Amino acid sequence: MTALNSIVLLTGAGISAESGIQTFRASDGLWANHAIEEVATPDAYARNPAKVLDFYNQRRTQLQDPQVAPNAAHLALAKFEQALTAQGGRFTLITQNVDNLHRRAGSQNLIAMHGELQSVFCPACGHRQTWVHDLNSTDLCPVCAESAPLRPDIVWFGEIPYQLDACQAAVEQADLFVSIGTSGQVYPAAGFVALAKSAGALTAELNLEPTRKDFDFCLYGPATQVVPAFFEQLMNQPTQLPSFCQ
Ligand code: BJW
Repeated sequence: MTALNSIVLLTGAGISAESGIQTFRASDGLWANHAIEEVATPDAYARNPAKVLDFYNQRRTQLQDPQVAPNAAHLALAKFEQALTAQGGRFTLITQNVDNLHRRAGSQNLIAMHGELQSVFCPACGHRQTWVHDLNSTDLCPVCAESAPLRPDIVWFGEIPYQLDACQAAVEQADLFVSIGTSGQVYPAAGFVALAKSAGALTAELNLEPTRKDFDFCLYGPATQVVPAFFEQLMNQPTQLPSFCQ
């Protein structure tokens, strides 16, 4: 077997769970206490901007908590990227997460396809800027100063994810596609595994529990254990998937 030179990862909320960030669909997840249609759609924002801004302000504030930091899984991916690219391999990390933990861990070739909590944008001129404090409906764009207020830089339901063409191109060129800590319920990200398979890639799932997706190899357990174990072995033996995968 030839080396797995081009590796694409898709991460979801599960990779950040052990850093203290809630997932969405667990029984105690974010959607248990917040109705999706009231906080994560453009209509919700139009109807009640204060409620939506409050939801994202709370989550942005949480990122400043010193307890919330990259965990062993985020760090293992950054280390693996460095090793693979030093050997001439290609590494793309696509995250659905809006936290900043991959970036803080040192990941470089990163696509935040659902946006970022610490960013806002102007619906009038499209200007994006870093934003670490609360966003209020009176905050205006520093570039165009339009009366349309700044909004969270988050991809809500019905909106097109960021860099979708780049995501799909990377997935189509992958030798190995690994899905980590995502339930695979939200499209278009949920369709990447089928795209990778149809383009001939090996596919693997690292998760706390099986999802209903069809992967070639699976490894189940907390991300802080299975992710470092998987990528350390892959670094030592880049021609095959770790032997402990089923
Ligand atoms: C652990 C762990 C531990 C726990 N260790 N693991 C078909 C095709 C295209 C679109 C659609 C379609 N069908 C329906 C749609 C529309 C819609 C959609 O998918 N709806 C479904 C619900 C059916 N999609 C959209 O609207 C998207 N846009 C779109 O489609 O545009 C149109 C278009 C696209 C392309 C071409 C042409 C047109 C936009 C989706 C935006 C999603 N936004 C959200 C919220 C905003 C961000 C935020 O507030 O944070 O993004 S929804 C929410 O779900 C969030 C997440 O990124 C996303 C995924 O959730 P994730 O990460 O998988 O979390 P969970 O909680 O579901 O799962 C956690 C997993 O971790 C579990 O498996 C656990 O087991 C595991 N876990 N602890 C390891 N310690």
